[in-house]
Amino acid sequence: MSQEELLKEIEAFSASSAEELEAFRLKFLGKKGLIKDLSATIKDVEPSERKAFGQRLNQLKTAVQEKIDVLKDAMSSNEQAGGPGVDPTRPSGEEELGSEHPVSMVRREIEAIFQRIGFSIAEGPEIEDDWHNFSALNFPEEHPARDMQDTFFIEKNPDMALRTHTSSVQVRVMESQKPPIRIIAPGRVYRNEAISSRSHCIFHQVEGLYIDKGVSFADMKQTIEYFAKAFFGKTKIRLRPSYFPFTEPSAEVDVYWGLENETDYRITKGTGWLEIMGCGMVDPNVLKASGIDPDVYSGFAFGMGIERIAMNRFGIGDIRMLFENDIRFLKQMKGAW
Ligand code: 2NM
Repeated sequence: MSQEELLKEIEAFSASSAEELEAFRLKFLGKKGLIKDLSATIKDVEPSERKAFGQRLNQLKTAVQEKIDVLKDAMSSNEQAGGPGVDPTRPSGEEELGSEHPVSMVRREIEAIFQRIGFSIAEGPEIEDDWHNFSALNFPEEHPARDMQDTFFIEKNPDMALRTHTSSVQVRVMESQKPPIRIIAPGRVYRNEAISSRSHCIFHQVEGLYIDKGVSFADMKQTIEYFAKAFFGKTKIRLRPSYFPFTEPSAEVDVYWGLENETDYRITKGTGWLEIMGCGMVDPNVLKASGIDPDVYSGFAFGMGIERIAMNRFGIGDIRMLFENDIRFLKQMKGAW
């Protein structure tokens, strides 16, 4: 064994009893110990090397003696404390690694898919003013979402609220950048509603926005089809007419999950179709409010809830699981993707 290896062995040594410690001392420092044996070989060492050889032996001796002192010290203080003889110098066990949160896994995958087709990621504040969260998005003054019932307002300043969607980020980007604009806005949003197995007052969204000259409904459908294929591995989607204040026309998007794949009745409720997002052509009023000329530019937008998609991906039946951070739940997510 080289001196280095011996030093390593000494460093790693720990003892749980006085007997073990004495055996260690004898092995290295005893009359028939390793260091005695090595000292005896000095006559075979080149005279010019002898000094260095001696120094290395002394290093070993010191390392052993220091280890013994430390362990003795620890044992006696344990005894004094009446403790069970725990050796605080023992190397700790393997550290258990944590795992990524399912909401983060899904967010990253959605981001990666849209980045591949030229979208970049935009972020904005979670505490928003009325303009960016509602007015610029074509929400009328009396819209129910503006109600205390639905939105968390900041008490000291009723013009400010916790954002209810990340569309507010899209408004900020439209105000500050010229088209072409291709962004997705992932982030945390807040709704003042009762918590249940399907709804939570804090959740996460990814919204997308594409604005340029001549962007059409067909472009929107192709983009969503690409996403559905990339994320769900499903090629068939359908758009159902819907309504949002900020888009016209608007639609809900379903992917064909397939009844044969429905392992749980709740996935498609027996229809074979799974709703994945909302979308639509950005309303000219929204473009105008954000400083973009709707006679020159058009665009589409879409939005999806990350928790809903994570629940589908991992077979989670209750959204609250995603917020409790119960270690038993999180452990099951290791390598779950
Ligand atoms: C959705 C559904 C449809 C959307 C609209 C905009 C903006 F800022 F361009 F007006 N951002 N996101 C949008 C459109 C979001 O979520 C269900």
